[in-house]
Amino acid sequence: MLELYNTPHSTCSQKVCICLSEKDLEWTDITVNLAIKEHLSPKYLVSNPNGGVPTMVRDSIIILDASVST
Ligand SMILES: N[C@@H](CCC(=O)N[C@@H](CS)C(=O)NCC(=O)O)C(=O)O
Repeated sequence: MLELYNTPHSTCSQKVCICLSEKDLEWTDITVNLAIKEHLSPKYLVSNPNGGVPTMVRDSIIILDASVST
C-alpha cells in the first residue's frame, strides 16, 4: 500500500497528489499538521529526516522529495 504523508495547502504535497491521481493510483492519505509541527516530531523525522512534506512510503521504500521519480 502506498502512503502519502502530506499537508493539503502544501504545493509540494499537491504536486504528488495530482500525479498519483492522474496515474489512477490508490493511496492512504495521512495529513501532517505543519501548524503544530507534526513534521518535526521524532516519529515523523524517522521517515523523513528533512522534516518536510510530502513523504511517500511504499513497503520499505521512502521517497522524500516531490520531484523524485522512480
Ligand atoms: N524538496 C522537497 C521540499 C519539501 C518542502 O519544503 N515542503 C514544505 C511544504 S511545500 C514543508 O514541508 N515546509 C515545512 C517547513 O519547512 O517547516 C520536496 O520537493 O518535496
